[in-house]
Amino acid sequence: MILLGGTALREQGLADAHRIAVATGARLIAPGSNARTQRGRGRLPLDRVPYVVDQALKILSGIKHMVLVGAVQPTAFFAYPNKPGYLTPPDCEIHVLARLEQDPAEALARLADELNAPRVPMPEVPRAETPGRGKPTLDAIAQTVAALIPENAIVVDESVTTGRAFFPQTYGAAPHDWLQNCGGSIGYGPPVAVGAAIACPDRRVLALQADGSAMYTLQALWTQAREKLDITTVIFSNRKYQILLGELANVGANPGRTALDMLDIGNPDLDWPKLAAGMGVEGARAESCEQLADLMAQSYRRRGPFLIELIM
Ligand SMILES: Cc1ncc(C[n+]2csc(CCOP(=O)(O)OP(=O)(O)O)c2C)c(N)n1
Repeated sequence: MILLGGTALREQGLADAHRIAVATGARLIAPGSNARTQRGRGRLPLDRVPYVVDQALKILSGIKHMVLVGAVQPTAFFAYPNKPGYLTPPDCEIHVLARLEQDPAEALARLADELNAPRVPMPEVPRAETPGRGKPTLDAIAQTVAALIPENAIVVDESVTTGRAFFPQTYGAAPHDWLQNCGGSIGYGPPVAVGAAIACPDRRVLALQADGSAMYTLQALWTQAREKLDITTVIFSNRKYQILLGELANVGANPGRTALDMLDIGNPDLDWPKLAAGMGVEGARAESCEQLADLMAQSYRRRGPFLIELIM
């Protein structure tokens, strides 16, 4: 298995990695979090090492050799009782083709040439065209997002728990760049959306945003309004620190009322369209996939920022 990180996740790196995979039978995967991945129709459908340790162990089981290309050996995000820190099997040999500070895309190109690996078309993936319907389940949200990623968009992903399975469903979406937080500090999304929109004023930024994380940096909405940035923010309003409920369970805790209350961000419920309005950003609420799809499409037809609160 080849683990691809850094510039290996840009279009050319992925094309060369695919040549190598077809020529050698190696499997390809990306780390769980990557600063920038070029994805969507015509590009390599590549999944990531899952965040959830048991899922990661399953995907990496049986791997005898892992080749690192601009990436490090995958580890669990936290140390959990009775779970390994390294996610590769204990007998897996680790090989380094390109270190983090080297040029992974260049290394892949040279390896593909060395192998005389023919240029091969990307695998066919179904086009993502139909939004989800009805209740916003995680699957239906992923389907809706996939159908509504605009051509050449910049997706800023701080969707946390809601977005765990966004990747497979968005392989056939319009081509886009996908940006992720590579550290553990939340509040990444709103300011990164600002930066992306200022860097690329001709592209729509789609910020996929968990509600708890958004509260850390919501003042970025004011900057979005002031600079009239073309940013569509979708707030996944589960009104919880959902991921931390999972972490509590993972360390074997048996939380009482007080602990659980600290992970609940309802009571009072945040009103995201009003918070946005207070910063000069228009917003609306969606309760179904149809409403989400309509609001996303509408937001792309106008200039400037727009915020959608999806009630989950
Ligand atoms: C700056 C910072 N403060 C606190 C934390 C601890 N923390 C990790 S995840 C999380 C909650 C995330 O909840 P949300 O963004 O709503 O995502 P969900 O899991 O509900 O999708 C918190 C508070 C952190 N990682 N970084």
